Amino acid sequence: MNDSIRAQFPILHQTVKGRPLIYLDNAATSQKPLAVIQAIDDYYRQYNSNIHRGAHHLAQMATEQYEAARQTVADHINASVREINFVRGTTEAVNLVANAYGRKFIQAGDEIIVSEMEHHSNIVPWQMLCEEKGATLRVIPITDSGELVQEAYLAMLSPKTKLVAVAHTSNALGTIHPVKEMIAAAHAVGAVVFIDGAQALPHTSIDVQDLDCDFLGFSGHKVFAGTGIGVLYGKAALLEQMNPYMGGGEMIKTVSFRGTTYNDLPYKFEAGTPHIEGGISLGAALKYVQSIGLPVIAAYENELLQYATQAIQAVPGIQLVGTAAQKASVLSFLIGGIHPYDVGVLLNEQGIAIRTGHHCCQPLMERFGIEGTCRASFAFYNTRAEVDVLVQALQRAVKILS
Ligand code: C6P
Repeated sequence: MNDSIRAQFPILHQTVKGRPLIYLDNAATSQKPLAVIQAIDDYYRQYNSNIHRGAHHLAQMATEQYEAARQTVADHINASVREINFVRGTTEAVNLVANAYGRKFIQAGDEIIVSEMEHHSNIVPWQMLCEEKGATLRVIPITDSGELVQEAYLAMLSPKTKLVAVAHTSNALGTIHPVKEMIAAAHAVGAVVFIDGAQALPHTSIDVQDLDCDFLGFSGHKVFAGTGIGVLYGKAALLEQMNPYMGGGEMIKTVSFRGTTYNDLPYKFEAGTPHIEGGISLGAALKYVQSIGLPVIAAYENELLQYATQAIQAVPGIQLVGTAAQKASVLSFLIGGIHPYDVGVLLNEQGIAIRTGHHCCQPLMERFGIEGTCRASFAFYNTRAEVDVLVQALQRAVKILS
């Protein structure tokens, strides 16, 4: 990617510990382009107001911008606006489905399937639901290279399976799962499917109709928008049947002590004043991504990942964790017996930001018999030159630590 793209990300142009910042923690959160910063700034300088309630000019402007952002999200994933529920992030999306769908439809003896590679947020809400309902959580195992064992998944599916919850792309290993086929297999036994799209949206085009997923959750902050905003997509027919998640203003049509009626989609799931500038920032972020083009982004990042995968082999003792055939923008690794945290600290001394630890995937780490990894995760503003500096910094770290 050229300098004009990096110029859109002011945070990248600083030094850390006297060296140019190299930000390789994009799976944790991405940096924000000027278009997003400007959208948030405009909201507070020009039309800060509560939405859906005021008759006045500012309220109308804020409502228009917020709803325009919802339309942008809907178009981006090929959904209808009624199916786009603004939430805080992927975590809230999972919890919303577990509570509003799961508590109504999951019963004792039912089975929910997740994978061994899920982020904690796509495990714990289902565990809680199973505990409450007397349902069983089944776990798709993974291979040594970090792929889901598809035969095991297919063997697990039965009429008892009521819900399958899997990530599109693993945050810890970068593996891209064959979700379209997995969704079709789940549907064949009558199960609904939640796709955790947190690590997919920044890197690839997602078309919910093509995938035919029942639910999709993702976080705005990983796709270049602000924090505290995310999306739960759900098929309208399912959302209609679900109970509200939280009660309060906005999600109601009428309130009386004789009984309350609930609002239409998507407001039924949006109690209280929402994260208005967050939603607006998400609209701006997706438009920005569209202006570059996801196929262009995916091709560039794929090439960068191949380059990094080769280049890092020059580090003595390097061991990649997660070598799946289909991967997106993540290099997880260990170096000899060196603790990942020590590597992270030494890289930070050289201005390089990576993440170390279990990446909120403790069952996955247990599967590999490790406590954690070093994780470098890339975005389209990262460069080969940055990869080269990472490799040199790792070589230096090895000399110091071994
Ligand atoms: N992963 C990472 O460094 P929230 O916190 O709700 O925005 O996203 C949770 C989440 C869910 N699923 C996947 C696949 C994720 O990667 C994440 C967030 C970050 O890997 C922070 S732990």
